[in-house]
Amino acid sequence: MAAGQCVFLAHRRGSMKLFILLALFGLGFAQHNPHTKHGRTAIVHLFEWRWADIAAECERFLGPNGFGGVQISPPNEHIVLNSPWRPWWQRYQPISYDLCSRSGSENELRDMITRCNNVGVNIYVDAIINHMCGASGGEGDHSSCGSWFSAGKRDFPGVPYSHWDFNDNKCRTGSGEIENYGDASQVRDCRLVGLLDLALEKDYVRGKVADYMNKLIDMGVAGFRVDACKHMWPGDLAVVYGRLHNLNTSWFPNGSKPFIYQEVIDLGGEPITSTEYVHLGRVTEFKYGAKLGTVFRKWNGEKLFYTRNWGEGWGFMPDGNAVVFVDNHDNQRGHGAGGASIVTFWDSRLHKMAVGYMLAHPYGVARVMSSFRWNRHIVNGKDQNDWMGPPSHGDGSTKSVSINPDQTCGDGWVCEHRWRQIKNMVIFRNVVNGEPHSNWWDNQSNQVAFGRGNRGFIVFNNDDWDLDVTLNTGMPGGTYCDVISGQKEGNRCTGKQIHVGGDGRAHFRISNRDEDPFVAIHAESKL
Ligand SMILES: *[C@@H]1O[C@H](CO)[C@@H](O)[C@H](O)[C@H]1NC(C)=O
Ligand SMILES: *[C@@H]1O[C@H](CO)[C@@H](O)[C@H](O)[C@H]1NC(C)=O
Ligand SMILES: CC(=O)N[C@H]1CO[C@H](CO)[C@@H](O)[C@@H]1O
Repeated sequence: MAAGQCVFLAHRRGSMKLFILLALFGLGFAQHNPHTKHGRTAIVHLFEWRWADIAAECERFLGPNGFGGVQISPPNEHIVLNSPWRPWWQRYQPISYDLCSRSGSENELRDMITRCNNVGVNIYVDAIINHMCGASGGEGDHSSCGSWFSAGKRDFPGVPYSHWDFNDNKCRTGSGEIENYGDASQVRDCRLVGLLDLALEKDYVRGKVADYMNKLIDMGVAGFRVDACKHMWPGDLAVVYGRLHNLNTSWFPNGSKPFIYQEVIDLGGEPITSTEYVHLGRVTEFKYGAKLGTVFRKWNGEKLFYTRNWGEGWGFMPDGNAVVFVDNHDNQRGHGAGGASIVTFWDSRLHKMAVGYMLAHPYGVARVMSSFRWNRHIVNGKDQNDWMGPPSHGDGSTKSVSINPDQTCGDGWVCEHRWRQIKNMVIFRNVVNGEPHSNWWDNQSNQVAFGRGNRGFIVFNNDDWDLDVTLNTGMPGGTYCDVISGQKEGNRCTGKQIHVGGDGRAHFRISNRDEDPFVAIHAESKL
């Protein structure tokens, strides 16, 4: 998509610009590729999982079910906090780049990367390079590897960073904090919610950050989700990314650049936009989940049929630049951006539909959220327990993920990615990969259907009455298993069967009272 646009622009603006555009995009292009293997297309964020559990999950579930990769929680040394007790966000407060964290040791990390790679599942690291811990983080060795540090003195000998390596003098606000998101310099040079802001303009700091990322690349990771990119200058990031090694040739083709996807929260209305970052790698499209939530909730008069031109037609960034998601670890608990419309596992019926829609639709690289449960307690629209960390033992260590006989997870782990409907839509996305959005139908309300060439077809009923229609699916004739109410097992369907005629037409009946009011079939669910 982006390549086509380059050529299109070049034709209009002359050949000098062609060179400049191709050079610019050419550099960034490689870092837009997630390098997923075997035609796999979706990433899952196993938020706060331990490395030993992720290694097991790659082998027993993610590999066999066609997941392309895992976004892991930050693997580096982080602060350990008692008040509140071990919050999830302590992982977003680095103390050093040593690889021991709440999720496990360096050896466990290496073992996980190796075992996941060996079953074709990539690892993407959540990289926290904008800042260190909070300015009020204190002094001592309350850190995940036990490294001593002093937030007050800006002293992090584990790296080492000293007060020279922070932006305290560059920031121009009275408080040293970001006070006004309308001022791009503040947003990038001042402290984000009190976090000590690294001077990424310094060669020394860039070197330490690149060394950290390169160590992980050499261990075999496929790329990075880069945290808080809005708070870093694109030019500084370009230098850091430019220093990164190619991926390890034990698992990736020679010359592969790490996949980079950058967290830039851009819902419009601020001077910093995602456009400033798209040449460096992909960017998280926060409008996607916020809008999709509004549509599925039918708020503001939105209807599902308005999504006929879903994607760029809704003002999202160009397809080749986007990472998309229904919810993430921040906005599922009211942090970050997106607001109340975000659909999470707490609204499981709507969540399955919204994730199903995302996985069926060709736009963007898709990321599925896998959460832990917490004691949600909303007062006046604010969750009083939005800080709660993962399921843990009395000593604060993270609990292992237990698997129930029915393949769901226990001990507080939600495991949305294991829900049959979501797991089967990850497979659907792989089966239809590369096929165009096709055969759209709607009832001018909240009943819609679309296909992906002749490889897959999906029908949604989000209206308050039944759907009963015959539609052109574009699929070859035959009997298909619906992969939402069940799936194909051997030569039978465990859920609904859909009969597609020789003319590609099929009859669909979906009650608005069905457990899951949508139906999906694909080439590999055919009997
Ligand atoms: C790539 O991974 C292999 C297997 O873990 C390892 O032996 C090798 O040293 C790595 N390559 C680099 C450049 O680190
Ligand atoms: C890998 O690519 C580099 C250039 O990027 C080249 O020098 C090297 O010979 C290649 N190695 C293999 C094994 O193809
Ligand atoms: C506006 C509207 O509701 N249109 C149609 C939606 O679909 C059902 C059948 O599935 C029709 O009966 C409605 O008229």
